[in-house]
Amino acid sequence: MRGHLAVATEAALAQGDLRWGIVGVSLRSPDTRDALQPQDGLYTVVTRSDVQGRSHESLQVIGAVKEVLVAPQQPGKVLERMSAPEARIISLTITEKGYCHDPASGQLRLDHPDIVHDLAHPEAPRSAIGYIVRALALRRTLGRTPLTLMCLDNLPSNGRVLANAVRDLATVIDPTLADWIATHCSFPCSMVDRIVPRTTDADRQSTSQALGCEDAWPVVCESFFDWAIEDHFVAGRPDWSLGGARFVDDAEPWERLKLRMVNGVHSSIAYLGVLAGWAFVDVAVRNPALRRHIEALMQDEIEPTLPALPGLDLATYRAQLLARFANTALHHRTLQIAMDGSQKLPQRLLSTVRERLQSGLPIRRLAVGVAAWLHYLGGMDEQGAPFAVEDPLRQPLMALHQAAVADQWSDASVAGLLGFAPVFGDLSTQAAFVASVKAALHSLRVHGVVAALEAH
Ligand code: CS2
Repeated sequence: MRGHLAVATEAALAQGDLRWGIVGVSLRSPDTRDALQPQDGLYTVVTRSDVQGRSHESLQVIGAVKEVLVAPQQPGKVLERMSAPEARIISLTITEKGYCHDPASGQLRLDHPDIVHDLAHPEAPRSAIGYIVRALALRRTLGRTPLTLMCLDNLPSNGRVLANAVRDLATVIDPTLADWIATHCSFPCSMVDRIVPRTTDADRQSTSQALGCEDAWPVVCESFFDWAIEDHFVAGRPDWSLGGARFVDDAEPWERLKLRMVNGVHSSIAYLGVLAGWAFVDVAVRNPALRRHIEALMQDEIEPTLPALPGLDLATYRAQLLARFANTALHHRTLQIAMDGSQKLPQRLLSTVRERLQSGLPIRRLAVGVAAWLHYLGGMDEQGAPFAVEDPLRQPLMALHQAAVADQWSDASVAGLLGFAPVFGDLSTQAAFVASVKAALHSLRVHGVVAALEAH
């Protein structure tokens, strides 16, 4: 949020529209609040690019964040802000797993521990969806205006995923509330694209030095920024076009482009990179075999599945994306992108796989990314160095991986992994999928990343 929404909002404020401001809510950790509160919510956005091998940095102090709350510590205040008459938009940047949904189907999991909790205690929620349903119930009871719920996460038809999750939870709690929400609130879909690596202590130090005063939590990102959003706002909005947003009739094709090209390739680089010991994306894409692989992945397997879009030239988009990944000033960790693969793979790689299989097309390079993820679940790179597998479904997934190792990667044990329905749905019933992933997995395990990619 601080790397994109707040920057676009700042642009509207800078043009004199001072009606807007952001209340940030952390659902778990107090860290951002603790860092920002002493500095009045101000923080720096540092954009870093490399222009012909020389890194270039620019700093902007953002004032759009007026307050940061920590939900577990101040639940009443969070609900008060969400149900206040002044609130116009509730936006979400909570990562894929924050929606408590089944990644393969996109449906809210009523058996998710946080949702089970919120169903038992709707007035004291824990999940983002639970907070929204409670706040909307309060708005209806208090006679407050409906508002817009804006999902900014990397999910396909992200507004619809949010709308369905809110509807499903509200329906169980109070079906008349679900009807009120469906009739009065809006859920625009959007595509947000900006690479924002996790801030490090070195970033804090260098930013504070450049500013001449301390910033406890700057945001470091690339200069590239694209935001396509449907203009369905029932209670108004800032003019974000002043800060790089594009209002579109239908965001879905832009989401598909971005999820498949940027995120699908990013995740492929991440798993291959973690296994090969390439800690950063730019280091990985400097390897000639990896670079050839991702170029061919985009050109041969992903791009033919993409819709034609006005003003979009795929060759230019691809070249620009490769340059973004090669940015040596960003230091984007492959391990960071690798996390939560179970929540990411369906929309990043598997939907492309499905579409190609339906047309009988090969998926050799897409299968390499899927196989690299499965191999990554072992938690050890090719040099034998262990790393942490971070994923909400890590327990069942790592157990399946261990079973495959114990069974020397027998057909049955690989089938066990590919039969993991929350990620793969029914894909394991498709022989071409199983055969391609199995071949790629064998090659990665036996020959290693570089040799496997060279063999392609
Ligand atoms: C990345 C994304 O961490 C990840 O999973 O693939 O955060 C990516 O950097 C952004 O979506 C780029 O817009």
